[in-house]
Amino acid sequence: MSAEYGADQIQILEGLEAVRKRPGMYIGSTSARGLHHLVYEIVDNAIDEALAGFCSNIYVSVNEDNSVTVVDDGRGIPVGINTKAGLPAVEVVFTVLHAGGKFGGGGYKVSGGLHGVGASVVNALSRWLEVTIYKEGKMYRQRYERGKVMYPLEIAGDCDPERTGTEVSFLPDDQIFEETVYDYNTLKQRLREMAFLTKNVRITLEDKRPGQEVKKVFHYEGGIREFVTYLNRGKTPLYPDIIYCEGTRDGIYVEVAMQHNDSYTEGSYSFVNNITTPEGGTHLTGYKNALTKTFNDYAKTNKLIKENDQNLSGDDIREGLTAIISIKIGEPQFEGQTKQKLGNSEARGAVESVVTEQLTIFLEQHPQAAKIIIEKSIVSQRAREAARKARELTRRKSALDGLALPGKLADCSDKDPANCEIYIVEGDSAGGSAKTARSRATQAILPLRGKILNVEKARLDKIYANAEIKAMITAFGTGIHEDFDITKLRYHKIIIMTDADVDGAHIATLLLTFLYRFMPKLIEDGYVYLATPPLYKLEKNRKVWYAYSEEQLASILQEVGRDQNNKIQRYKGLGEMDPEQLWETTMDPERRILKRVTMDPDQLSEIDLTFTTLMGDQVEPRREFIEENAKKVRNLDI
Ligand code: TTJ
Repeated sequence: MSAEYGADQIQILEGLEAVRKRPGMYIGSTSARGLHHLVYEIVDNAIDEALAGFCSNIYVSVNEDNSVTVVDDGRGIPVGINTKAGLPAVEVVFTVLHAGGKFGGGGYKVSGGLHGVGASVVNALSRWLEVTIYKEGKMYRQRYERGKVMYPLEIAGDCDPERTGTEVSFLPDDQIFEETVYDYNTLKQRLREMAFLTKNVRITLEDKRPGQEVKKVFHYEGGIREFVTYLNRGKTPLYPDIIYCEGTRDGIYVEVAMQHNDSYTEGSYSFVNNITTPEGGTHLTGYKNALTKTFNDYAKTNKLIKENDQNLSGDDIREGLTAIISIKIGEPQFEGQTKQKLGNSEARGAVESVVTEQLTIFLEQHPQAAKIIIEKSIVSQRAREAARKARELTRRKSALDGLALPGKLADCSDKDPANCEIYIVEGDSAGGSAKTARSRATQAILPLRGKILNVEKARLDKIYANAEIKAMITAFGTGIHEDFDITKLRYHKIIIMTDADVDGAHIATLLLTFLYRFMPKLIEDGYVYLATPPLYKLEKNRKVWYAYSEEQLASILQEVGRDQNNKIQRYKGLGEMDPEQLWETTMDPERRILKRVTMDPDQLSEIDLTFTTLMGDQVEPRREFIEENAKKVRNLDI
């Protein structure tokens, strides 16, 4: 018996060695993103048990040593011998690749992590992992180290006979991961999303690390309806109801929730088996088709638009719409470069059918909301038409004038975009210094006057008419909207340079909001940076130091000694530096600090919410947000 056990072991270990050799193949990366995916992968198993109807509580803790514990109150992973492997099913789950969910039968596995790779991958990449199963009054336990079984599944003691469930603790292996410290906020956002997507499951997250102890419970009876309310919380809804459609077609479970707000941007997030599909796919197409057709039919039947009028476009109807589209499907097929796009053709029809049927009923029962939406869509249609004409005009003009770069732009002479940078500078005076200071060959300067337009609060026609925005679009060379072409980008670094104070931070946020809404690919592909001007200049005995933070100033003072020969200057704005100083501190590629702006693809709806909260018109959520994040930004301005 024990010899057989050992023989099985050898084969199994080969499988997990492959995971340790090429971890990226299984979890995408060994950076912070991969580290966090370990948690999602384990939690997904408990979510599956909740979806099957057997689990209502999931507890997640980050422990003092950065290990993570996940506990559920499901049926518990089976401990009986799996006949095919000749091992307890739980051991198979943790030691055989792709074994997750296939054991025990009943119900299909629907949720999934980055690639739905399963618990064995987490085990392979953990310094240690321990599983405890509570069932029939017993505690079953097994421990693994770097994927290797430490002892056969044992009965570790008795438990309350009423108690059932699974508990898994693991410590990510620092031989594998570049980063091993968990970020509470990252976990919080994804677990909140999981709770929205799985109504009735209660997810608790506790951080037990000394000095940052915190506990939070996510439990949403309304599911994705509450998700929409949450995403709209910084905005003004146009009607009180959340439109909700739910149904099953061809074995595909479809759920859609939506509500319009008075903004001009669309926020649609689609999920397949609880995994986000940022690139959409067939389910999103089905949803969009249903929306466009149902609203146009309703508008015509109820004479809100005339029979001969142009149809409302999907974009018009979805202006200011927040929506969650979530489907559960047995065998999802993901396509595209990043495997984030659903390919199953049957999903299109399923979503289209459920949404058409239930949206039609909603509109008939809520004529007032219907009227508001259609009126907003008609205004959007007119603005879109005006914007199209304005764009046509600039396009024709630029065709006539050659490139027609903006007058304020001091362009660089190098024509290879890979070598070129553009500094977007707040204010004419700083712009002037930057033009003097720059390295002409590779650095272009675009000065912007005053506060730039808040695109969260403006409609398309107004945005395209804005001089500063037009200047950026033409300088970048990429075009915008359906014309956007990243290969035409004229600079591979777009650097936002603003004063190191609250106003400067505000202007930087306005610029980022514009880029995020209209040219997100620039951020996704890593072309956008923030310049970091110094906060202090210290002079002593004709020597000069610059400090970019309070901490740095303190350490410089420590080094040079505190005495009355020190001349400390606090920089309030870029304008206080002469061109030479600006070059030395902020623009010289050898000495400057650039911060690259990044987007975590796992947190898209949260990023969106951040912009809405910061730039939208509701005061209370913004105040809360700033208070919550005050710790992180306290060095912004002192
Ligand atoms: C499978 O079908 C028979 C009854 O038990 C089902 C099962 O595996 N349930 C289950 C697995 N509940 N919870 C898990 C689980 C929980 C965690 C935290 C981690 C893992 C790998 C599985």
